[in-house]
Amino acid sequence: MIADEIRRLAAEQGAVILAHNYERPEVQDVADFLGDSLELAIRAKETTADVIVFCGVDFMAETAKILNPGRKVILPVQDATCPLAEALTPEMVREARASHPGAAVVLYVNSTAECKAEADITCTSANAVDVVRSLAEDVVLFGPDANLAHFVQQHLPEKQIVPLPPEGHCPLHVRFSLADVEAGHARGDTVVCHPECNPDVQAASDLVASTGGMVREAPHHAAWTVLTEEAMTYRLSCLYPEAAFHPVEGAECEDMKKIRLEDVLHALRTGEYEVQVEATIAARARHAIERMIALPR
Ligand code: CIZ
Repeated sequence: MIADEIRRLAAEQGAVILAHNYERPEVQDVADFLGDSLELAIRAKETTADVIVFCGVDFMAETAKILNPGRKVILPVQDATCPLAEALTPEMVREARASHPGAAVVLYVNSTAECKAEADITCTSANAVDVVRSLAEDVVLFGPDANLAHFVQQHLPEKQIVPLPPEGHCPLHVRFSLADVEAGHARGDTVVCHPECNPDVQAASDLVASTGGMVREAPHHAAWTVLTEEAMTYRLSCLYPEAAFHPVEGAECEDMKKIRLEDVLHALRTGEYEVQVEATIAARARHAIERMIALPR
């Protein structure tokens, strides 16, 4: 079986397979570690493996490479990207900084390495509020997800959160609507949405949580409607088989679905596609990522 061959090759090569919670179920099943981007960034930093096969999208694999400059990091398909990350350029960050002197720059990990190099600190959806709270600055330029910026602003009214760009969004998460929340409630479910969802969906949901937050909260609920990538319900169902997790039909991130088992096998057989990040960019981005990881959890 292909999964057995993947595990055999990974063991032979001393490779670790990291997979995001949004990956296909069969890819989740062959991974050594599953998690959100924060958990995977920490795993990538702690691993002693020579090779990291990263099943996710490009900014996540770049983060693993930035934290492990001496290790080989492989992204099994080349075009698994993130439209949200591409909405922000380093020039936009530099211009915003110049027009807001004294403001801090916090970038969601869903951003390119070049943008991270311009940030004071990075964050994930799991720790965005804690990261911003930890800063001395009252004004925070926050990008590229404007809905996550809104979520942080709701929790920290004492800060001024300036979204950068003003309307950056995840094309999948903004598709969830109040009708999805109502459908979940009509079924008698607790409705949980991701903070990348629109503000009206956040306000109507029972809980707003990152995928890591969903994993931690799920044991307290018998039935959930889950407003995020549908593969998350596979992860939750494996962890808590006695509970019911309902995705919204068709809630797929096409980039997260690009990696198939065949690609993971190809990656282990050929070493393709190795992730490279230019050394000066990597050093500056590493500073922002490590500052996030060093915060108390
Ligand atoms: O931070 C991540 O990994 C993403 C993209 C979503 C989440 O909530 O885990």
